[in-house]
Order: sequence, then C-alpha cells, then structure tokens
Amino acid sequence: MARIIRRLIAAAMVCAAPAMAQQVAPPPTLPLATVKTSPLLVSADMRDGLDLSGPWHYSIDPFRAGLAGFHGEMPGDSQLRYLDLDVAKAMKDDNRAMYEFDMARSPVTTLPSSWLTEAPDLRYYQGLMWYQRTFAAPANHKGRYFLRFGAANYATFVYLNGKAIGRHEGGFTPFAFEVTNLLRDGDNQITVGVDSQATEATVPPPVTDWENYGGITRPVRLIATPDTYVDDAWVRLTRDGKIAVDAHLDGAQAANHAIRLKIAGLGLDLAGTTDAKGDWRATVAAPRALIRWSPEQPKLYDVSISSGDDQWRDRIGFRTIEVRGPDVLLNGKPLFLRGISLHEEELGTDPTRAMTPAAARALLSEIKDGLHGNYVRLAHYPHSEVMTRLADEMGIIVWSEVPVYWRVAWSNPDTLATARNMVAENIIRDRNRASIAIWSVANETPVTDARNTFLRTLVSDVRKLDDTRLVSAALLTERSQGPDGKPVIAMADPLADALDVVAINTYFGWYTPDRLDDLASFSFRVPANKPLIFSEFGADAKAGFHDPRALPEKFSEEYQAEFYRKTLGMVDRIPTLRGMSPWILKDFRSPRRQNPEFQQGWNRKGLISETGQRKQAFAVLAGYYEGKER
Ligand code: GCB
Repeated sequence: MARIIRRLIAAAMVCAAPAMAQQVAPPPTLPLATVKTSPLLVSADMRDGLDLSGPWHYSIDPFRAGLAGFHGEMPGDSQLRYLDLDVAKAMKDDNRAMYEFDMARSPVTTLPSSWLTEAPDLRYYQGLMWYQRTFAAPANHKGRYFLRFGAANYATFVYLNGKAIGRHEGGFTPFAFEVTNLLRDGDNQITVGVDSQATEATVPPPVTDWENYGGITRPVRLIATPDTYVDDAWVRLTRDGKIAVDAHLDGAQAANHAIRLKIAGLGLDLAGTTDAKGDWRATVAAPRALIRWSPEQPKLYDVSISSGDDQWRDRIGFRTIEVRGPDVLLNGKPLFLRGISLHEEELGTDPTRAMTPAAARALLSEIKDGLHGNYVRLAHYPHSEVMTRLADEMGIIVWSEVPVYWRVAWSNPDTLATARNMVAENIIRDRNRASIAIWSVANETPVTDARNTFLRTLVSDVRKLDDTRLVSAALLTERSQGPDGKPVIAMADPLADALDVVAINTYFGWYTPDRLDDLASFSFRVPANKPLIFSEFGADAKAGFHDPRALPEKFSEEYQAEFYRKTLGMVDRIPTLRGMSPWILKDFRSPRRQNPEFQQGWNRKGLISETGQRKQAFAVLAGYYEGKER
C-alpha cells in the first residue's frame, strides 16, 4: 500500500520540487504547479518539534513582485522578500543598494491565523502575503529536519536562509520540506509567501459559499527525526478481523531493516523486516481483548512502530465500517448517522480559522452532548488534524471531503492533478483516524461527461489509498411532478454507481417557494440498495429574531424550526435513509450573504449563532436525534 500511495502521488505531481540549494524562479502567476513529494511525515503532530507558532512579520504583495519581475522574469533583489540580509543596514552600508521591502521591520501578526482578521484593510485582501520570522536551530542538531506546515491557504512558497525549498498548492492539507542541509547553527530565517487568490483552475474555484481565509492557518513546526525514520504508517482493523500494518522507512538504512509494531494495551508485539524499498506490510489476528472503537466507547490504543533509532507513535482506534444493501454497519451493526455539517471556523464574532483544541471541543461538544449526535460532516475541505483527532477521542464519526465544489475546471489536467493530490494528502494524513468513515470526493457538481470522468478518477484513487472506508459525494437531485401533481425528487446522477453511500443536498422551502406544509407530499426516487444520507438541508435564521405568526417569515427562528420539523418528517419516510448532516451547526462567514438586516456577511443556517447561542431549531433536531438514539 505504501508503494501505491507514492505512485499515486507521483502521478499527481506535475513538477519536481525546486533544487534545495539553488534559487529557482517561481512561476509568475497562478495556477501553480502542484508539488507534493516525500516526506509524508504521517502523524507528524505526535513527533517532537519546534513549534513556530507565534509572532511573524508580514507584508502584502498585491502585484506578486516578490515572485516575478514586471516582464515575468525572476525578480531583482529589490523585491526578493526572502533575501537573507538586514535590509536597512545594507542600504546604509552601500548607497547603491535599494530594497522595496524590509520584512524584519514590517508589522507583526500571530500565526497560525488568517490575515483577513489582522487589520480592517486586509478584510477583503485576496492575493500574495509574505511572512517571515527567525528561529534558533536546536543546539548540536543531528539527524534530519523538516519544516512541516499543517496548512496554508492556498499556494505556498517556502524559503529558508535565502534559499527556495519548495512550493505547495492546496489550502487544507499538510506538507513538509526537508531542510537538514540548510539549517545553520544559531538564527535561521524562514520566509513564506502565501497566495490566497483562487482562479478557474484552483480547487476550490473562486465562487464558493464560505470565507476564503488566506494565510498560514495551521501550525508550522520544525520536526526532527533520526537519519532513517518511519515516514508513513497505517495501522488498522480489516473487515476480516485482522490488525494490518503498512509502514515505510525513509533514509539510508530503510531497506531490509528490522521494524516492530507494538500495541501495549493489547499485548501485541509484531516484528518484521522492510523490503528493498523500505516497505513493511504485516497482518495479525486481532487480539481477543480488543475493544472496538465506537461513538459509545471511543477506545484508542497507544501504537508504536520502532525501527533503528526512530519510534513512530500514534493513538489509534480499531473498528470496521462497511455497507450491506442500504445499511451502514459499524463493527457489523447497523448504524444511523445522527449528524450535522461544520465549517472550519471557531466560535466568536471574528473567527480567523485557527482551530485550537479548545475551539474544536466547543463545537464537537454541541454535537455530541447538545444534539445527541454521533456524526459530523467536516465540510467542504479537510479540516485541521486537531478536529479529526478530537473526533477520535470523543467518539464522533466523520465524513471528510475535498473542496471539489460547484463549478470546477473538469477538463483541465492541472486541476485534476491538484484534486488528486488533495485526496492523497488528506487520506494519507488521516487513515489512522477511526472516526473517519466516509471520504467524499465532491459537493453539488453539475453532471457532465468531463465531470463524471474527473470524479470517477478521484473515487478510484480513494479506493486505492484506502479500501477500509466508504466513498461518497454530495449530489444534486432532479425535480419533476408525479401523475398526482406532487413533487418527485430523483437522484439521477450517474456517479451514484461508483459510490458506497449516496448523499443529497436539498433546500425545499428555503430556496424554493414551496410551503413547508407541502413537504409531506414529496416523494424520493433514490437507489434502493444503497444507504442514503441527507448531506445537507437547512434554512437561515438570525438568532433572536422571532416571528410569532402562524406563517413566520424567513430568517426567523420560528421559520427555521418549522423547516426542520417538516424536512425531518419528509426525509424520515425514505426507506433507505441512514443518516443526515443538516446545514449547519454554526453560522459562518460568507461574503455572498449580504442581507443587511439578517446576514451581514454571515450564512445564518447555523443551529447556533456565531457566538454559540442556540436557535429554536437546535432543540427540534436534538429531539429527533434523541428519538433515534433509543
Ligand atoms: C449548499 C452548499 C453549501 C452552502 C449551502 C447554502 O448547497 O453545499 O456550501 O453553504 O448550500 O447555505 O446555501
């Protein structure tokens, strides 16, 4: 499997990382070539490292002058933000010198965060931002060092001590660059350019329904490993009851090397030897004592893989997830997914998409304890690993997706390469998370041949990367009239054949003029032999806005509550319904929502407001889930 992953990534790669020691002219404009190479550094968040969170200088570069000169050539020194020198001193010392930046004297922000919330004049800035800080290399450093980014949105250019070390495209998945040979004793200077500008070729494209938080939104860490280390590891329970391990060593001693898996809580100790490529694959019958992970008992085990001087660590839950006809089976037992959707945005009046453990817990607790939920749709892109780890710990099943959203450039091979890379980076990061049950490849994408080919490629990649989970996509429906004049909603999407779980988004009575009372007369034509999930339905309400009339107006809490009552009544009659993730837990920022009375730049479909105030509909869904729980 480890080999398949590397081959997949290589296929998705459209250019090689810039050579470490030479300055390489970056492409002047987006879209950027996708760069994803080894290292994978799976479970990097469990490794020791130097956290570079905290103060960084920042400087905007709306014309991308730091990336290209005025004719598209390599920029001159006067614009190279990553130069390793004291700009003010250099100009004082030599009156021929001239620099149009001075990162060390530029304003300071705190990372991780988005620049949108740093200053009022950055609120709508989409483009290139430069960040810089210095850090002290660990004393007597030995072994290997990697700069690992949890995520930076969207395209990232990284330089260390004046040298380009790599680029990455994609705003929601991790990436790392080896810097062993560039690290120096004492102070090191790191400069990062982050370009948030979406184009027709990016994933997602420019038109979405959420805030495009530009910046370094997840931690950057300098991670230390021995010369040969466990770069990739996947430990799981297979559907036939075995514990399987795939591991890959990287380094001079990777081939034919002793390696050992230990799960102390199970008394499991499995020794083996890597092959010529540094891969090790083994399976063993699951010990009798194994407690299977579930929402009711989210048991996690300390797992380690050691080889030579390295010890890879993770905390892993073991469970199986599969479908049988229209049923979803967790550990062989049918399950109803009592869920809600969630954007990666913390509670508060001015979120910046910095998902701390406390921020994640506040949101997931509303689902688990408040709504009686067991499931979350992490929309519309891979969320922070803080969130997926907490879902493991709290016992919340996860739908994880990539931002293949609405109108993507289906025929553009670069766009497909980018999407494939995102799928791979997301799955490789999170394959050890028991909570993740479903990988979704798209949301509300219009059916065309080009789109079908694109999405089928992603589905096939998912299956090659992970054969232990379910594949889905949030699809659109078609509406017609039955012979009795009543609405018939059909899922006619040819992609359904390729999916394990079919999922649909509907908004009858919100975006359509239907009376809520009429929802009871809707009927659905969906595949009879597959589980159906309502991946979305919802209505806006401004918390605290009430309309006591019999037919309350839209945006009132009463309308939203009634929308939930009537929609739940409608969907509950569908025989293959096995779960739902209504839209959405919390009001979230969206520039397309500008009703001045009710929205003010927020999508108000939350069951709680941005500050956590529960709306009436919250209790409606909680009551429905409580009934399903029994
Ligand atoms: C949808 C989209 C979601 C939007 C939501 C809405 O269908 O999938 O991203 O935010 O509707 O509020 O309209």
